[in-house]
Amino acid sequence: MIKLYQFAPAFGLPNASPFCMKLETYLRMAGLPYELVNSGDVMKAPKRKLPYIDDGGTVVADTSFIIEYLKGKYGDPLDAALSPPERALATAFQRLLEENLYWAVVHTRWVQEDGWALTKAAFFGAMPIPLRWVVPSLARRSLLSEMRGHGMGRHNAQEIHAIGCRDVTAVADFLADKPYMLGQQPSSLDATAYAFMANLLWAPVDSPIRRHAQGRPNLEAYCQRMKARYYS
Ligand SMILES: N[C@@H](CCC(=O)N[C@@H](CS)C(=O)NCC(=O)O)C(=O)O
Repeated sequence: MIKLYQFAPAFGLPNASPFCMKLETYLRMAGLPYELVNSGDVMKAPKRKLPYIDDGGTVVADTSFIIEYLKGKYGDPLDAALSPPERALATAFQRLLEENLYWAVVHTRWVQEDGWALTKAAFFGAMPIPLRWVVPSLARRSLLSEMRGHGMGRHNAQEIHAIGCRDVTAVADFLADKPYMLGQQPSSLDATAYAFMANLLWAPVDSPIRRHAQGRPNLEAYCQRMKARYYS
């Protein structure tokens, strides 16, 4: 049985980490049985980030490498029939969501004071004292430094919101009235798109980016469709 090491669920989502939610969604979409290990222990993770999997002793980190590994070992029911242009689009949208929008959303959760209050309570509230006194501010400082390293952290809040809204517009416009990102059939891109859009729409962190997503009803309908199909 595949063991999926991830953070404990928060914000009423399968996971408040869009990467952990992406991988669980992929496993469900591909029909692969798995066991959740809500360790939240990044220090034991091979790349010090979650999620990672242990598949009968084979440990793989990073959702993209994990999905490639799973496709190689168990087959590729979701993406096998995609054309080269569809694969190119899937790669481009995956990068938009994971490498760009992600950092704008990190800003709303870890920098914005009202977002940080919610994040701190949800992610660290169950931690025993004295860890609860020290770990949140250390984690926040580390995230801020990563944001600066990425480049997103060098922009002001207004600029970050504009960047995030532009990404959301791209996803909403491309999805349009299709049931899934690439058309009538779900692909692994939907694991990513659903995880990131649900984390934006359904986590209780208000921001101009979230309000922008709420103004595009096809995104909410898409998330509800994915939830009904894979999490009911
Ligand atoms: N490229 C990685 C990204 C994973 C990632 O960024 N995970 C975050 C949570 S959303 C994490 O573990 N952060 C912990 C840290 O940076 O210390 C993947 O696709 O799995």
